[in-house]
Amino acid sequence: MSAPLVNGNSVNSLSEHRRNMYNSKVTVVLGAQWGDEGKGKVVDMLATAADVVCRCQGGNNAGHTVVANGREFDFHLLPSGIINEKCISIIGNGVVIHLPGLFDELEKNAAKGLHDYQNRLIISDRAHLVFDFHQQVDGMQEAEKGGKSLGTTKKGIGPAYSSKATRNGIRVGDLLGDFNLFKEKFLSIVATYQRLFPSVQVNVESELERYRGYAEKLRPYVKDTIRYLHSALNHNKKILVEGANAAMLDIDFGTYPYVTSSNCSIGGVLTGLGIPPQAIGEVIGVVKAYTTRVGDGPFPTEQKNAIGDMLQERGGEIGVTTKRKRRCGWLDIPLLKYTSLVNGYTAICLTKLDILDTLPEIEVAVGYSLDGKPIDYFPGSISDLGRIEVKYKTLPGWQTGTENVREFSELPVNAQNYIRFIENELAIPVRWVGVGKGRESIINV
Ligand code: 2SA
Ligand code: GDP
Ligand code: MG
Repeated sequence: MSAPLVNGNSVNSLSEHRRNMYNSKVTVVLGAQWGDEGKGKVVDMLATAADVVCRCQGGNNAGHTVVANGREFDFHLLPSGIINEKCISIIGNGVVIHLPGLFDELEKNAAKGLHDYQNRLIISDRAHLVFDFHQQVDGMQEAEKGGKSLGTTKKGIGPAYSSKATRNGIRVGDLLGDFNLFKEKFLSIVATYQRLFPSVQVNVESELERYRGYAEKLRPYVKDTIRYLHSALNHNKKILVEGANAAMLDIDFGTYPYVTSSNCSIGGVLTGLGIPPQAIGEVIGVVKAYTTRVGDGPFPTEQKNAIGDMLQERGGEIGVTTKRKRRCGWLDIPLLKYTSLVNGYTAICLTKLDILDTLPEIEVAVGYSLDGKPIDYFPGSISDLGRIEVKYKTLPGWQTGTENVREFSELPVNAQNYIRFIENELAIPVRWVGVGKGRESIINV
C-alpha cells in the first residue's frame, strides 16, 4: 500500500524534507571546560566566513577576548564577530541584557575602532533585562553565603534568570512598548526584591527616567530575531553561534550549584535563538590545552602548586570581566568526554598550546575513581566530585617555543603527539591549534 499524501506529497518525502529543511547549517562554538578557553578568538576567526554571528545565552558575565590588528578587544554582551564588518550580530532571546553595560561596551569598542555597528547589531525583543538591583542582589546573595559563595561575577545573572523563571522578568519588548505598562512591571519587581532584600536601594523615579532614555537608544536595534534567523537560513546565509561561559558552568550539566544560570551547552543554542536541531551543523568544542576555572567549586585536576602558578602566569589567566586570578590545572579527559557527550562536538579547537612550551613533562587526567573504584561517568554530586581520585598519564613535553609555528608538521614531535593523544582519547578531530593570542596564531591541522 502506498504512503498517504499530504498536500500532494507522500508523508515519507515530507519527513525527509523536514529533516533536510535547511540548505545552510548553523556552526556553533562552545566552551568545553569551565570557560575562557579562547572562544572569542575562535569566533573572530570563523566570523570571516560568516554572515551572521549570534549570542544565545548568558550576559555580561562573559568576557571574550579578540586580538586583531594589534589591538585587544574584550566583548561581554556583544558577539565577538561584531568586529567583522561583513557580519550581522545578533543578541538572541536567551541572553540577559544589562543596558548600561551594553551601551558602555559599544562606546568603549567604538573608541577602539569598531565601526558602523549601528547597522549590524540586532537585539531580540524577547531578551530579558538585567537591572542594577539584580546586580546588587547578586552581591548580597554571595555575601550571605559567606565561605560557601559561588564566586559569581556579580553581574546580576542569577537574579535576572530567576526573575525570568518566576515570570516577574522584564523583557526588551516591554521596555519598547507602552511605558506605563513597563513602569507597572518595574514597580512590581522592585517591590518584590525590596521585600526579599530590604537593603536593596532603588531610586525608582530616576531609574524610570534613565530607562525611558534607554528605550529610545535601543529601539533601532530591536527586531524579531527568530524570523530573521529563519529567513537567513532559508537564504543560505552562514550563521555562527558564540557560546558564552562553558559546559561545566551549565545550569543542568555543570558542577551545580557552582555554575552560571543559563544552559551554556548545545540546548541553550536552540532555546536561546529559536532554531530547531535540524539547523545545527558543526559543533566546535573549544578546549584549552590545560584547564582553568574562575570562581568557586570543584576542580579535580587543579594544581595548587608551582605548576598551577606557572600556568596562571604564563597563560595570563585573569578574568576578563572581574580581573580575578583563574585557578589552573592539567587537562582533564574524563571531563572532556562528558561535555562531548552533552554537546556532540564535531571538531575541536585546541587553544593555548604555547603555554605548555616550557614544561619538561605534561600530565593529563585519563580516569577517575571514586572510593577506590574506577568510574565511567562524571559525578553529578559535589561531594562525590570532592572525593574523586584522578589517574594521570605523563607525556613528554617539547620545551621549544611554538608561538611562531603555523604548520602542524613544524610543531615539535612531542607537541604533535600531545594533540594526537587528545584526539584519540576523545575520538574527535582537532581541527585547529592555537599558539598565541593574535588572530594569526593558529594552526590548521
Ligand atoms: P555568574 O556571574 O552568576 O555567571 O557566575 C557563576 C559562575 O560562573 C562563572 N563564570 C565564568 N567563568 C569563566 N569566565 C567567565 N567570564 C569572565 C572571563 C569571568 C571573570 O572571561 O574571565 O572575569 O571573572 C565567567 N562568567 C561567569 C563564575 O566565575 C561563577 O563560578
Ligand atoms: P573566552 O571567554 O573563551 O573567549 O576566553 P577569554 O578571552 O576569557 O580568555 C582566553 C585568553 O587566552 C584571552 O586572553 C585570549 O587572548 C588568550 N588566547 C586565546 N587563544 C590563545 C592561544 O592559543 N594562545 C595564547 N597564548 N593565548 C590565547
Ligand atoms: Mg572569558
